[in-house]
Amino acid sequence: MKIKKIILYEIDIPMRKSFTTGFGTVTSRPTIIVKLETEKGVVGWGECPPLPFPMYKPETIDTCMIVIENYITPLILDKEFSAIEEFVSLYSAIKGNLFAKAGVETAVWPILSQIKNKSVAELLGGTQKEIKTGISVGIGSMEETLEKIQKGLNANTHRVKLKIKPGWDIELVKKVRKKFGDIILMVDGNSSYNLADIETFKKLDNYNLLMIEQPLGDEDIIDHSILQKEIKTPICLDESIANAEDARKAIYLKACKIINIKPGRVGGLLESKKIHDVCQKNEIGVWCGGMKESGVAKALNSAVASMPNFIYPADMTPTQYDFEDDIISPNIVINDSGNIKVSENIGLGYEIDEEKLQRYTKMKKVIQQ
Ligand code: OSB
Ligand code: MG
Repeated sequence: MKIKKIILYEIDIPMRKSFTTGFGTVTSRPTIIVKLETEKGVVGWGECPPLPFPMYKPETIDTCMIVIENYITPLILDKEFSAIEEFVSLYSAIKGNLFAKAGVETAVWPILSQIKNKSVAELLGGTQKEIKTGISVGIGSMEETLEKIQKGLNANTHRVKLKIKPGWDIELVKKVRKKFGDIILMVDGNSSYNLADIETFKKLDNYNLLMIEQPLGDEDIIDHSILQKEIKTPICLDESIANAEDARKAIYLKACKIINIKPGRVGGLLESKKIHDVCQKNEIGVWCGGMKESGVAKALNSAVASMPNFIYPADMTPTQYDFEDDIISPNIVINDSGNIKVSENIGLGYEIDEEKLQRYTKMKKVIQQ
């Protein structure tokens, strides 16, 4: 098949409440929705969800728009491919820019799903019918934090993740443990610490945390392996893992006991599966991270999270929890067990609400030959 038409929608969905991490605050969610169309008119939707500023990873919405339009598009437009591996190899000469690559790569899976008449989850070898979810609580006042946790627990969340940074860690965890007792709790440092903070992590070791996510440098695995030897709480790597090779090296160095897989961060679903497989082989459990994306990415992420080695709750909240609205129909919902059902439908698994897509589109680019 060949991709004949690419449409990029730079959208912005209003959030109910702002989300703050160690590297900034977002009050609405700009993201890029990608629509691909083949020569036979088969359509696939994907999403490219970096943050608007280069503080999580180097990419931003702006860099992704440029990279997709100027560099990826010329390599994929009107080029023959059949398997996903062939599609990805069309642009493999481009270094990095994994969010940009994920934008187009994720949109190919719903196309393959239609051609092969199998759901995306089935194409990936998914076995889980529902996925467990957890909430990610940003940095805010103590009162706001406790309120958000209560709201998540009321919605049957399986675990609570707290964003931490130096000075907003031990006291926070202590208060949350005191108020909510034995809930499944973890923290995410988003690379804001270094080895000089080792005492902080030794103290956190006393709070029975499920894991500590990405405490140290965003490309580091060496210092994480030093830290992991000093603490019993499992370290989970997020930012440091860009591909399956990184995962292999991190496992070899014992830099972590768990890996967070985010399709956007690693360039799409194929690399997500490769990371899943190398972790499974080495008995390292994984879970699906999130970027507070729109429903398009959440739909595809839930297919990814259905693979068997996704054994911890995913960072995925129902639309209503974070956003005023979404662009897919039906909305992502969490059932009474705190789970999201993995769609068995062909394609994305959800419909795109074109009227809403238009409403939230700030800029649209149509690229065809
Ligand atoms: O580090 O996991 C992270 C959101 C934006 C950027 C980085 C991260 C996050 C989250 C949100 O933690 C998870 C979600 O989508 O609910
Ligand atoms: Mg993280």
